[in-house]
Amino acid sequence: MTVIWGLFLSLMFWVAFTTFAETHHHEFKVHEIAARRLCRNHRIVAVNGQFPGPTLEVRNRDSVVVKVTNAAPYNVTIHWFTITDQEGTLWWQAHSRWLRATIYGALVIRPKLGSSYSFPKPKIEFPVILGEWWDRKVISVQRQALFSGAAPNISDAITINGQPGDLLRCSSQGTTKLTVNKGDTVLLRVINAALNQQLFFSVANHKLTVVATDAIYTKQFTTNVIMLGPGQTTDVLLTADQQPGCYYMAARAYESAKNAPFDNTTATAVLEYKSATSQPILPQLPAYNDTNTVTAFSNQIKSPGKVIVPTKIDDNLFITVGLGFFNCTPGPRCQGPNNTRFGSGGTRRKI
Ligand SMILES: *[C@@H]1O[C@H](CO)[C@@H](O)[C@H](O)[C@H]1NC(C)=O
Ligand SMILES: *[C@@H]1O[C@H](CO)[C@@H](O)[C@H](O)[C@H]1NC(C)=O
Ligand SMILES: *[C@@H]1O[C@H](CO)[C@@H](O)[C@H](O)[C@H]1NC(C)=O
Ligand SMILES: *[C@@H]1O[C@H](CO)[C@@H](O)[C@H](O)[C@H]1NC(C)=O
Ligand SMILES: *[C@@H]1O[C@H](CO)[C@@H](O)[C@H](O)[C@H]1NC(C)=O
Ligand SMILES: [Cu+2]
Repeated sequence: MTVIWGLFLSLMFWVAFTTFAETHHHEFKVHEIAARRLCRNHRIVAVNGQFPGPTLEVRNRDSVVVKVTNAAPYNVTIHWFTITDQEGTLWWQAHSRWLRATIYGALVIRPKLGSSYSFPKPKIEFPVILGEWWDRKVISVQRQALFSGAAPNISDAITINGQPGDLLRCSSQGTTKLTVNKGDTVLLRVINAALNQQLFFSVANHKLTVVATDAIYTKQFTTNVIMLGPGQTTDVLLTADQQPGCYYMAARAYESAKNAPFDNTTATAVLEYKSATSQPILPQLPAYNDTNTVTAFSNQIKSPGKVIVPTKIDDNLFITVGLGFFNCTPGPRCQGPNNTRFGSGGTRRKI
């Protein structure tokens, strides 16, 4: 469900059926805030002065009403996923131009009243939102690409909860920290909010047990690393069963295209055992082009039970997607490779 409103007020809501469901009311004020990253001051568009924006927490089948007021110098769209009987993690984001680089937040959907998780209730729940940071106004990055016909500039840092982390310049003060006690069970709700980058995520010395993806429970499996495409979410359980200390949670690119430039920075956050002061340990992340690891990981994502797949076809859809280069006359608007402009298009036609 995408809902668009212009400069002022809008109301949003979704699914409600049962008698025990609750309705949550929120107000989102969209406006510019100051943000300092990578040693430079910027103004970014954010919600309620927070970056990432507020986490919405609901139970399955609740309703949410969000009153959005836009005080930013841009028109903004906010996108909500339509949810029908799902549990786990989703997210909300701006859907107008590149503003979604900074306008996003987690949407946590807990089990409906009277039911429980498909796993023992974790002691701690923590959203881990992966994103991208440009050392520019994101709107100008997009504008420049549309003007020049070249690919948009790659981001300058991958982020975790809006922060590049200790490995990037001027960033260690803001590094995201999660403090745990030895023995705690932790549910990390990992969200890939990057515009267009697949990302690996791993936690040093800790195994991750995947329990849900895109707010659907999965058959559980244990892994050292997960990979998320842009827009995807993965809920993982972790037990703080290691030597008390500090361990990095880290994210960096999985880039399957050859010779295409990409942001090769590593974002970090810290998993810190209470009162530990040691230097954090980095996890070993797969190589940027490690498709075998991605395939092995993806092949393990399965439904916990038998799924009845509809076999009757109601509609045939014919979809074409085009992505390519258009020849152009050399000049400032012809900056794609070999005198071209990048172009794309798509159609969907019902037959
Ligand atoms: C927002 O959209 C309205 C309606 O399309 C348009 O008139 C206005 O100029 C836009 N404002 C900005 C800041 O882009
Ligand atoms: C994009 O990158 C080029 C090369 O680094 C730089 O000259 C240009 O200013 C950048 N533009 C934007 C909008 O980030
Ligand atoms: C990342 O890319 C830059 C620029 O292309 C390159 O100089 C650097 O060596 C790369 N870093 C890693 C860790 O691959
Ligand atoms: C991955 O990249 C490395 C260099 O960084 C290269 O040696 C290797 O051949 C690449 N593997 C694949 C499968 O493309
Ligand atoms: C641009 O031209 C060179 C030389 O003909 C060629 O090797 C290269 O693949 C071309 N690049 C693209 C993106 O088509
Ligand atoms: Cu969307």
